[in-house]
Amino acid sequence: MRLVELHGSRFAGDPAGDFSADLGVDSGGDADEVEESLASHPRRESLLVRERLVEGVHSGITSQHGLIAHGRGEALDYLIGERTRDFSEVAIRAAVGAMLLAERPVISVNGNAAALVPGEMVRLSEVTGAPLEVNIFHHSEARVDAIASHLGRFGGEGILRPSEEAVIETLSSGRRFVSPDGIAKADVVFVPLEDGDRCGALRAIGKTVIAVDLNPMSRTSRDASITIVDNVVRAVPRMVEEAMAIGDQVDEGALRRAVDEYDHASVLADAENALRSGL
Ligand code: PTJ
Repeated sequence: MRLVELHGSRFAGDPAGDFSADLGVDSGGDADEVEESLASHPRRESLLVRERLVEGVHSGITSQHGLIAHGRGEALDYLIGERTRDFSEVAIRAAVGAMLLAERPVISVNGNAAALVPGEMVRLSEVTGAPLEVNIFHHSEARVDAIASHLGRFGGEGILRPSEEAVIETLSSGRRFVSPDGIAKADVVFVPLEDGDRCGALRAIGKTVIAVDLNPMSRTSRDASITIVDNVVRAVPRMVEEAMAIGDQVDEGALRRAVDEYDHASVLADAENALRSGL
């Protein structure tokens, strides 16, 4: 087992909340102005999250389609009460367990995740030992560069990139190009906020896939091995917190129990019930 040197002392004392407040946008002026102008707005947090994505589009990180995807996510998030529910907590524990137990875990980053939770993805990589790999649906080298540099500004190192040397043949989108040192070899792949075409393809070649998706009925949610039905802006910091709480006192048995006790069908059913019963 690869259990870690992972929880290097580096972040052992960091409360997850400290970095979850980062705006995740490239610098000050505009973001500060936006923050100030929304100071007393009742939907302030939600609007600031939107702002990260708009900024992500401007800086070439996020695709315009990412804005549409986020709008759908917002509607679903509203219905689950914009909080991390019990069905998400169960999945978060299983997800962190699976990542810590994996031999070669990897974190796949797209344009939305990079704009929304750059610092948190870097921290998750550090506390789980899983490298970050850029993998995008609407592929362009410029966007891969922009995402990799953005993660770098948040402390990300050794960011893996898509490559023509390793291709998932069953996919037709830009997601087919993967890193030979990352997704190609990984046993566990974390894919926050995914479009529907890849999860099944990764499962079919034997990978354990962990997804974050606010839609428990999506193909991704159904095809994943573990699905966290929650907003990435809450789920990823919670995963970091969970991994840090385990810290150096790794109990392999407890991690395995968290993975074994995870019941995919019942988590998705609970999430769907929560959505259908509304607020
Ligand atoms: O950066 P790229 O090119 O890889 O493109 C990324 C997007 C997100 C545009 C692409 O993967 C896409 O088109 O995704 P879909 O098919 O719109 O699916 C996105 C899923 O994520 C939907 O089920 C949304 O409900 C869900 N979602 C949106 N925002 C969030 C979310 N889930 C969790 N947290 C969110 N903030």
